[in-house]
Amino acid sequence: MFIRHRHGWEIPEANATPEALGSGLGRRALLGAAAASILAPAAFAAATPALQSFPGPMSAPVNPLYTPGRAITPAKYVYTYNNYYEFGSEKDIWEQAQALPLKPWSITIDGLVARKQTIGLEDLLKRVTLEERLYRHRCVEAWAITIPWTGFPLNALLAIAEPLASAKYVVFHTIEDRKAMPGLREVWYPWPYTEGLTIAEAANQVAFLATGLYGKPLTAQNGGPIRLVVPWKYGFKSAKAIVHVTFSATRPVTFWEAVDGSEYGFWANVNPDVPHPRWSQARERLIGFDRTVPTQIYNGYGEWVASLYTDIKGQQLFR
Ligand SMILES: Nc1nc2c(c(=O)[nH]1)N[C@H]1C(S)=C(S)[C@@H](COP(=O)(O)O)O[C@H]1N2
Ligand SMILES: [Mo]
Repeated sequence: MFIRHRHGWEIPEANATPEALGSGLGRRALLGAAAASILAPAAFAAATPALQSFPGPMSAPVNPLYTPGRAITPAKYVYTYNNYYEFGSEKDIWEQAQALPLKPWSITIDGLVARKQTIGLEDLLKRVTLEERLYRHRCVEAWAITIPWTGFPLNALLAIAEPLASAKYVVFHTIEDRKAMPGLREVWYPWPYTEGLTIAEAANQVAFLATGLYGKPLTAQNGGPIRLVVPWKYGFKSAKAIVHVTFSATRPVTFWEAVDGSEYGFWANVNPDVPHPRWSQARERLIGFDRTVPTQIYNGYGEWVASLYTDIKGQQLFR
């Protein structure tokens, strides 16, 4: 059922001109964005990044169920415009992120599970089936990108982890590499970067673990070698560089919730009708394209995920 075909975005990097970069996101677009104060135009001055040398491609058949409905973002924008506070609070951290060693990598799975285990990433990849998904990504800051991820359903990790019936939440921790990550010295942040989902959310077919991007292994700045991808939620839920997955009976206090729970909650489902306290969420700016588009509820994934929330009331589901 998976069909491999050549994508429009599969063009040599050489075809992506600096002109395209310049016109893609003009000053007007930046100033027009409601969240202009938190944007970093300097990031766009970066040329195509010198990527780490990888052993080989990471391509897999496209899952045709998930159609993004808009053009894939040219790779250079996705590679050079990042949120990754372990490396700093600006968007231009891609070069610094190359200092993070991606190999060897292992993930410890513990908490309310049948047995605690530590799995090497290469072993983990042998136990799952890779596929490619073309997903929308919506940052809470009102910008968006459209990405070809390679990876596997988060549900496959749940099967390997064997959570106990008492487990209600799954919690993800990002690596804390003090040598590579200068942001960790900013002690007012509640490191490690922590995110969490209910077991039902994690088992949902849309929840994904990415190990690749644009048919190549996942770049350090984008959360390599393995990150969460939950595209119906604001981008901060999709934790990068995961080293620890723990199962819990109680809801975790996640990183941004601890920083400011009134602005960034646990649920963080995308909703154009619920503004952030400091800006509207009605529209989003497409990075790499000089335009904005209306935001969709659940970022357009409602047909698969809306039913997760029918029994949950009286909570801040959309922030
Ligand atoms: N560990 C970690 N994960 C993180 C973040 C971060 O700062 N640290 N930023 C989040 C936010 S706010 C967004 S929008 C996405 C950005 O992913 P990208 O840089 O690959 O586009 O990563 C998310 N995951
Ligand atoms: Mo974000």
